[in-house]
Amino acid sequence: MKEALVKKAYDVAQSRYAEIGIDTEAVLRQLQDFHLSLHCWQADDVHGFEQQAGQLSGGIQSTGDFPGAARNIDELRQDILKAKSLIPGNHRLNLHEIYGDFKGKVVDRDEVTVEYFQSWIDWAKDNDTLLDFNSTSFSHPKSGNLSLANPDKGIRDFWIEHTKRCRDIANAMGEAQGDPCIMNLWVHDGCKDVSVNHALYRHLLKASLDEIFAKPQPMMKDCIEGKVFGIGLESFTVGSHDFYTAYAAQNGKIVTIDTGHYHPTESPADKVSALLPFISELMLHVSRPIRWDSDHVTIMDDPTQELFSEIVRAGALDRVHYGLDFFDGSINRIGAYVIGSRSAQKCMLRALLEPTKTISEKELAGEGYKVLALIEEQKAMPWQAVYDEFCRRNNVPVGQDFIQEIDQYVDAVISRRY
Ligand code: RNT
Ligand code: ZN
Repeated sequence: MKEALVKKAYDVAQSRYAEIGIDTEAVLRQLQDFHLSLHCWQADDVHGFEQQAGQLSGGIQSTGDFPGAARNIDELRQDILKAKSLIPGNHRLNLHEIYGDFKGKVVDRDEVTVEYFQSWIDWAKDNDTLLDFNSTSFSHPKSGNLSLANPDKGIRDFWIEHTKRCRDIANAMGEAQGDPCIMNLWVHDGCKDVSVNHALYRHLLKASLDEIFAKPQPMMKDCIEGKVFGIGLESFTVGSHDFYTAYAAQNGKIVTIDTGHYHPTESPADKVSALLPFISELMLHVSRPIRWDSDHVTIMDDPTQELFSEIVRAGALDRVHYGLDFFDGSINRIGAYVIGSRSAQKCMLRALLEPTKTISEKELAGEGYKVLALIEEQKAMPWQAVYDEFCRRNNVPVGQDFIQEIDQYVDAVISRRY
């Protein structure tokens, strides 16, 4: 892409935005300070590195078997760095517990310690990357339908122990990096069919959480993620959105909004302003549901745009953590990272470029058609030239030029895996 052309287009865009009171230089600074948390699990279809790894379970599924998935920790790190080199800005990395550096040892989930994440901590430091973390309740012989809400005390205690250890690990990561590690807790617990014990399961989940969160961990932050249903657990989810919202409000925890975890006509974006008066911070799992929680790669669709716009309009940029959570195994996985991340960034950019104050004034003055008109006009403003300039300044490929870099990486690296 011709550099001069990018600059020229940016100059025009800068003037166009100045006309409506938007300073694109200030917006570019905000976008530079906008950090996604890249989920490690797109690189290998949520497989992880446990010696004893089995099938992906827990109501989630990665479909497709596109060749070249990362098979070990070195390949995964290499892929993440490649993806990061094609995404402007600097972004965090979100690890699941099953991605520990187990060095050929069988380490059960109730035995894990920070020792198995030391090489990640070192790698992150060397690569100027901050880490986030997740406990892993799925893909294990004790996963079953119920983990933290299991009436069997032995199984429940196993998962409580796992999750406590994960908080220790997250806290150690936070200490090492001098920035709190965001730890997400999602458990798949639910029922395939009708059940009369909903209250029991929720009581048990609440008690398990109370026990898990009892220990103060100053350098990590807890997020809790609900959902509507998982595959094979269609009738009931113990950790529903309501359950975790109430728990988080009462206990000062962060709510995770996974964009694939609501009824198809329910708006995740609408939850931002509804939760923020009661919940101090939010975590996002930006994904793309197609008919259900199918975890397709994020694109610039209306729900994603609306989500980021609602955060900016609420003045809550610094109260949100921006995790991604898609895992498409049917396409090139570096491509998936780059497309999903850049699309999320573009949605954030468009949100930042909105002349919200002007539109708000019209709305409050009762000038409804002008609100509609201005919002519609924003869609055709030259935001793309601002994004191209952002890429140029960050020394990453502008526009579709990242495609050829991925092709080269496939030839040089990925094709050797098959
Ligand atoms: C599952 C949840 C959860 C997982 C990851 C792998 O429906 O979205 O966040 O996708 O933890
Ligand atoms: Zn999620």
